[in-house]
Amino acid sequence: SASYETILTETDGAVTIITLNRPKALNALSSVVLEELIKAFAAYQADDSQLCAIITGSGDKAFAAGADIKEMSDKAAADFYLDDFFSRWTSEIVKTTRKPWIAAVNGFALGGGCELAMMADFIIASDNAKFGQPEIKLGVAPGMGGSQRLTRAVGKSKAMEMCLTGRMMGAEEAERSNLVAKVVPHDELMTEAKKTAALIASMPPMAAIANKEMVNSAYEMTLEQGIVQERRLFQILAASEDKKEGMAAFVEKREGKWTGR
Ligand code: CO8
Repeated sequence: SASYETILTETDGAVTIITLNRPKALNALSSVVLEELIKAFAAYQADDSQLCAIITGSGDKAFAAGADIKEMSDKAAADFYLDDFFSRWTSEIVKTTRKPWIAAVNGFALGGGCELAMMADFIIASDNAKFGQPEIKLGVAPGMGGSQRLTRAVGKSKAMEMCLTGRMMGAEEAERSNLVAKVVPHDELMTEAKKTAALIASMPPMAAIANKEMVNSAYEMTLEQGIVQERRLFQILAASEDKKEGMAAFVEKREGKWTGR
């Protein structure tokens, strides 16, 4: 696997694992991290042998404690505006990664860290995970999609309260509030994330992409548009080799063998 300065990448069968690796800075998201994540996700997307990815943080303390405050502290408003500082964070990874990816949150997911986790298709959290958008305490606000994705995930009341107070939300509350799909004991986080990723990777790959696209459409489209999009994608899948194989395998009571086409 490629060598990076701030992240680690490895593969386990058809599962790519990307680990934020600045544990001493609680995996703070610097611009070097961004460039490396963009490359790592593009490599995952381009590799036909890889069918699900996991992003996690190194160390026991943090997934990522936010954008790198030390890097941002000297920046002027004009720098943020003219460089459109967060725009690649908010769009590039999400848009290039059509295949599924999971965030395995192993501790603090604050500010940009919470926002990065919410960019994933879903979140599996360790029972010590803590989510928050504490930017208000720095005199700013979420800048990588948090005000939008948190609100869509947990609803206005809780999102507003989180953003206005900057408080952290623990794993149990995050599960109850639909921010995360599942909470597991800390020691079992990666085992569970890999098991889930391997299960997704065992599915017909084109159907996985289409299922992801459909669910995301519920965020972006009206109900009527989303239902039309769902039907069209279903119709495309119905013409696939893997649909033929999947239905034949069911009828013949055997496992399907996917071509991905
Ligand atoms: N950026 C850079 N370094 C960080 C960050 C960060 N976001 N978070 C932690 N670190 C560093 C600390 O500076 C410290 O480094 P050092 O050892 O060199 O002093 C090291 O990580 C360990 O952290 P702590 O000693 O603080 O660990 P604690 O266990 O005492 O506290 C906390 C853990 C509560 C997570 C604490 O570190 C914290 O509050 N971190 C910042 C959380 C935060 O505010 N995140 C939001 C950042 S802003 C953002 O993501 C969106 C953009 C907003 C624009 C802001 C413009 C100024």
